[in-house]
Amino acid sequence: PFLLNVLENQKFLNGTIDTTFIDEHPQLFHFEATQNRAQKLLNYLGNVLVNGPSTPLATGLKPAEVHPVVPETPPGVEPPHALRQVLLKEGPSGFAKAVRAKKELMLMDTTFRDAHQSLLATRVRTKDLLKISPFVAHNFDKLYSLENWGGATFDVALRFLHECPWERLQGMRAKIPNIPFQMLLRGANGVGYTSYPDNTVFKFCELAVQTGMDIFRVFDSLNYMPNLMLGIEAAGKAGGVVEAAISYSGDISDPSKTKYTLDYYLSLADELVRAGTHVLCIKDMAGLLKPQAAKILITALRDRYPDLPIHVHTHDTSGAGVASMLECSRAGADVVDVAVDSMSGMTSQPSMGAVVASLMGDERDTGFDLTKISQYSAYWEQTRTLYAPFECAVTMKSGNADVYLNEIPGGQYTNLQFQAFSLGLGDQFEDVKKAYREANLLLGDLIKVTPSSKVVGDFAQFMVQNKLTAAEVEEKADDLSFPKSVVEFMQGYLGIPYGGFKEPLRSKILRGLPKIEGRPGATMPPHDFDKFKNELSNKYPRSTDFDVSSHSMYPEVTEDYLKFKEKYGPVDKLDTRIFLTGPKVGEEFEVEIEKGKTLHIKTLAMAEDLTENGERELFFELNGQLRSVFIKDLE
Ligand code: 3PY
Ligand code: ZN
Repeated sequence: PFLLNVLENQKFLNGTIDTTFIDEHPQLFHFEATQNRAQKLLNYLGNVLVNGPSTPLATGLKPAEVHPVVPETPPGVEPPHALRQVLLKEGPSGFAKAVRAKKELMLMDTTFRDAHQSLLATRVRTKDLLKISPFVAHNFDKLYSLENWGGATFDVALRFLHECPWERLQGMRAKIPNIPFQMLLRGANGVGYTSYPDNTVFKFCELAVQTGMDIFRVFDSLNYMPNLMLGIEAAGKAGGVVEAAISYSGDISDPSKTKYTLDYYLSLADELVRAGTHVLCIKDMAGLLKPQAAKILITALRDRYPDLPIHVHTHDTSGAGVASMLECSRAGADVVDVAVDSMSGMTSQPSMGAVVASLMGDERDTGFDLTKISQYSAYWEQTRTLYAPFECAVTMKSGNADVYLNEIPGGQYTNLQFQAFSLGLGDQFEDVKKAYREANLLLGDLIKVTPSSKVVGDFAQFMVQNKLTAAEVEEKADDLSFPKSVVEFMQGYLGIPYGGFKEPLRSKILRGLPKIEGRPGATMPPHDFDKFKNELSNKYPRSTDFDVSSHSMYPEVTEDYLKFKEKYGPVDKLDTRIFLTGPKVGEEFEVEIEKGKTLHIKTLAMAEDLTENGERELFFELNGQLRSVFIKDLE
């Protein structure tokens, strides 16, 4: 009403009113203080209590009521120098040289990214990562890198956790200045599931380096070189360490498998080396690299590139992960991926403690301290229980060597299992796995990793739902309505698979739809960053350059995130249990919304009756004062 009155005042409109008071008191217009974050958070809590979790829970389990113990770090002491200082001083090539010169087996810790992507549906929140970050900086300075960003974390942070992935990166960097950070970049697919205009990926990498990213593991879901090149160029131009990855499929130790042979991998490696990669990565996303195959592959690569660091990634789905990584170490790999013990195993990475202990006294002894690992592991063991609603161990009790038959990547394996169980069809998972294998063969035996793995997964579910055998699919392909991802794959949206598209299936599925020739991103008009920046800041005055970048790959998800934040405030500051399922009635807790600004909240009561508008009133105590919120009951 105040604003309206002013705007109707003729003197004001003529500019003849004396407004010097306003000019001299700009603080009157600092609305920051009136964002009313506290009230927004109460609305959030009220809404969770009345209408249930803001992010759908995957299982019936509730977050545990624990406050994980954070092991102490010496106050006021800087963490020791580590490889990041070498990188900052010597640049990516100097960094690669320093890595190659090390005698010990180096480790990348995936706990902050792939481990929880594979075990907890990527749901680990920034708050829990930041709590343990100082301990990591002080005690894990021997790490080659900490994998803490990219892959699915970007999408999930925005979509389900309602937090900004960029702020996560910034926060981790502030607390871990010494250890190189590593991210997973899906080549031309950035951190998304499809192709983007080239400038999107370039800008993304630039901002990532500015925000603290160091090493980019670049892969393409079909090992399609033009897509890989785009990612390599974008990461390199931004000043990052380029770790180009060969996605591993099949089994080179099995002579009957003739598509993805040692020669195939070696010639791909040649291309990546020619493209100037600083480090070469073998990305075994499904955990198919058995010890014997690891020995063959790494020995051959070591001989071929004596000066190039080799980094191996695997998943422990079958249970053979530690054995394979030890074999890689013997064959001369420089770095292997592990996750801290309590976040390792099954579809995650092999155990850090197991690899470290196995190499004690060996010429490649990692030099890690088992006591520190066990403290780190204890933190994660407790923290993991906060994420019980997303726990893969509800359905997955052990490793399973059937992964050698179905070749499902780690993260997807758990996803598909969840989906089957959530439909109440535990048995169906067996059918889906079988169909996955058949779908893969129907498509011509693809490299399967995000997003090509989604194509195969969708195809498999389609077969199971429609009770189709592979032969029936081939026979009836002309008339079936295939999942969108399968159709788009056949159109060429992800690039061209090794060996080409399978015919006649492709033509039968496409039925005349247009095909993309070559690299999909090459023909897309550039993303207009200025235009969208304007649009976003008009709609959401508090949006940032981070949001503009997120929006370039996830337009709707980013807008939803911004709307959510406008409505509910800084929900990322809530403890995980409270964020997921809300506080209990009578519970008192604190929320530090910014440094030195802490809210004390107590949940008092919830009205039994609805108001005439179908709203429920909830009572809180906020910093000692009674507050109430009205929440529309959606049930
Ligand atoms: C991802 O793309 O998120 C992966 O982890 C692929 O392995
Ligand atoms: Zn992985």
